[in-house]
Amino acid sequence: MIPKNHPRYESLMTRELIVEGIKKGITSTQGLIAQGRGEAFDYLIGEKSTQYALLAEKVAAAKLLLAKKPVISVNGNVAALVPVEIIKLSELVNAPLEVNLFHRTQERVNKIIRNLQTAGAKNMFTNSDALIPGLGHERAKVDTNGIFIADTVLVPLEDGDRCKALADMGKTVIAIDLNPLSRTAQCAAITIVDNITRAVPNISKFAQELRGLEHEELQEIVRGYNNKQTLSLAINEIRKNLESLSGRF
Ligand code: PTJ
Repeated sequence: MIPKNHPRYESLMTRELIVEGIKKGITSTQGLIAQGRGEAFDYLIGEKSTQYALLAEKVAAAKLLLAKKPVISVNGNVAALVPVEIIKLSELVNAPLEVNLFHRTQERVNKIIRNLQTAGAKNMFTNSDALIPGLGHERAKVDTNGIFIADTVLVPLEDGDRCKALADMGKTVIAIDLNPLSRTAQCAAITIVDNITRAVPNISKFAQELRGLEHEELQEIVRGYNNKQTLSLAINEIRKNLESLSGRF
């Protein structure tokens, strides 16, 4: 049991969610490694939603609201860390959920679908009857009516290959990835460099605020956005934090 006054309480509790996910059979063991990498970047970023992350989250909300066929991709880490929050976002922006796994087993796909449905998910694509062209691994398997024909896909904690393949299909890819140097971060149209535990509630908050806006007003928010600048600001933030830390000694 982790005491509430532990200085690393939140971070340790997030870790526990991944461990729980593995015990339930919804998260892959590799999910632990991914979480560790994420934690390291979160530490360097300052474990907060920075201004540039908040901007990317607002633009992501606008883009999801503008999309004709948005879909939110869910993997084992997402299902363990933010099941309720991702369902809320899915409802707010009318983007069904679709389970898509890198270390895919049908058993794990089914367990994640059941878990999300038990948590209240109603709008899901559950087939895997189409293949993303040019991908040699299991993440190519998608639903014909879901990710395959989606115009906008939110991909939290993604691998770079599929992000590129989705972009090559002409889709707008929105990534959530704490590592601004990852291939996913570099290839997405909108990269949210933030912890998924903060990013998903933030996108929902913006979606709630923006829902009443006209199409043109939403487009205006998306138009001025520059993803290269977001990545450069994220890398700069890490540099600044490291400089200020090194100055302490
Ligand atoms: O459930 P599966 O089989 O689909 O597998 C999911 C994982 C995440 C294990 C799989 O996609 C994988 O191996 O991903 P990678 O290649 O390790 O990439 C994960 C990325 O997500 C890394 O760049 C991490 O920095 C980042 N990341 C990890 N935890 C978080 C995160 N980003 C935001 N929030 C986090 N909590």
